[in-house]
Amino acid sequence: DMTPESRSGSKDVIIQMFEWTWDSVASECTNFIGPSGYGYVQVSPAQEHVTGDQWWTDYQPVSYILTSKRGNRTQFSNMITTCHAAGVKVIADAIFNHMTGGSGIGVAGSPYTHYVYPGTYEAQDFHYCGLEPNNDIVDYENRLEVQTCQLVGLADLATDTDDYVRGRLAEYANDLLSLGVDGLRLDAAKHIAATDLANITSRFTSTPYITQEVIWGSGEPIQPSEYVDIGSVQEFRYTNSLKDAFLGGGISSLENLDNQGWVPGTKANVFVTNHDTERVQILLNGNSLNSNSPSNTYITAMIFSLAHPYGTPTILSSYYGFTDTDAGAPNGGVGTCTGTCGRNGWLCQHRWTAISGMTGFRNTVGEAPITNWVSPQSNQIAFGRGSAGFVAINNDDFAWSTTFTTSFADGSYCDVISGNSASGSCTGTSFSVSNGSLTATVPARSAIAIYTGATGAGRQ
Ligand code: ARE
Ligand code: CA
Repeated sequence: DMTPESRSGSKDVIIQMFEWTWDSVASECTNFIGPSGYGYVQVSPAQEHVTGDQWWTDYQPVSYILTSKRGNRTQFSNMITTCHAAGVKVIADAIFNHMTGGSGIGVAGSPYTHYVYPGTYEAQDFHYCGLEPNNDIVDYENRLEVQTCQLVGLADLATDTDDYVRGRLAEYANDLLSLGVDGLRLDAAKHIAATDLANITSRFTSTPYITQEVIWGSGEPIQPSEYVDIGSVQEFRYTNSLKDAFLGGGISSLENLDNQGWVPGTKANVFVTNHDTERVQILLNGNSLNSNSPSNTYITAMIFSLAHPYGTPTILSSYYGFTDTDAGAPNGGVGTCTGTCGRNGWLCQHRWTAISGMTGFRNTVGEAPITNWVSPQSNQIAFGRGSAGFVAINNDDFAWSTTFTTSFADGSYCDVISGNSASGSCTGTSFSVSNGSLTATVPARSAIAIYTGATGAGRQ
């Protein structure tokens, strides 16, 4: 297994293009994502799913025909070609744990009933766990139940006992890889035993980047660490900790994240929020920040996630209106952004000045360690990344004026939070460094960040 850094040079930032159509992802790769230096787009599921306007119909597979709300096989393939031409890799969201329940006809015209998906699976290919009256997971503290009962009524594939199932899942993944897919997000990986998943991935015809959704839960027996030999793991304790820290616990606790008992940073895929936590905060016990969070904490937390070396960061790019937890994508799924903003109901977080600016920062600092960490109080932190990047985050209600020590060469650098570097000048604030000293005012509930690739004069 390789980390995103070792695959893409220093370009490791992933954008989760939640519910974007294939054609609109392709355009955005060309127009913005490639030129801005992002490493990957992670797209919504590509396989045939049940009909319905809700976003979550995507997670109810009917067959492995690559037709979904977001487009058909040709459009999916064209998106990959177009993103690759822009220097951007593509991560597909793959659902190995289950097929849909219920009965009907999928979006590509395939008929199905619960446990029978003609041409793909028959009734003998599923678990009937017998541990709960309706075979649905209730008790997350029971390993066998979590892995062999049904997640919210979805027909649970017999990935442990059925070699046909393992082979069919690998065949599906290999089809995606044959189209040029570079990585896979394995949905509901916790609900498949790690040994079963390892067997399936061992049948892959190439070695994609793998990120597994294994949500750590208090008191639960299944641990994220069980999955690190297969690939990266989504570290939800990071998501929860950033929320707690930025909402009052204090961000000074976030210096060393490799000693928290989480998966090692080289195996962690981390985010401030994903498509589940941004909308089902009540279900997930309010476990993440989102774009409605107070005091700019959503943005300052994302700045932190792009600045800190722990894990591979994913930035969610989603849409307004998620307080209706069922609402599907606006504008027919056609993602639209202009300048640094979203349009037609889209948020376009990846276009926000601070986010694209910090992607340039991250690409420049690479794997350099934290240097010059200071934290005069629990809601103010500043640190360098080697001699190529420096960031100060002020999660307090008052401005923070001080002189920082950096490892920078003398020069004038652009703050990439308030602007960027364009034709040798800064569109936002600029800071001069002299003998390593940087005198700055970090505005309340905001941040400043400089890196050696963004230089120029500008507003002081
Ligand atoms: C929908 C309806 C259900 C209905 C079902 C079947 O909401 O009422 O029974 O359809 O008809 C998404 C949506 C679901 C949706 C599903 C299928 O979120 O609401 O169900 O699609 O359409 C657990 C899993 C984790 C999972 C979360 C949501 O461990 O894998 O639940 N996350 C992934 C995706 C989701 C997706 C699915 C899986 C299904 O990211 O978007 O569901 O493919 C503790 C535990 C966690 C647990 C969590 C919530 O924190 O530790 O493991 O997460 O509680 O239960
Ligand atoms: Ca299962």
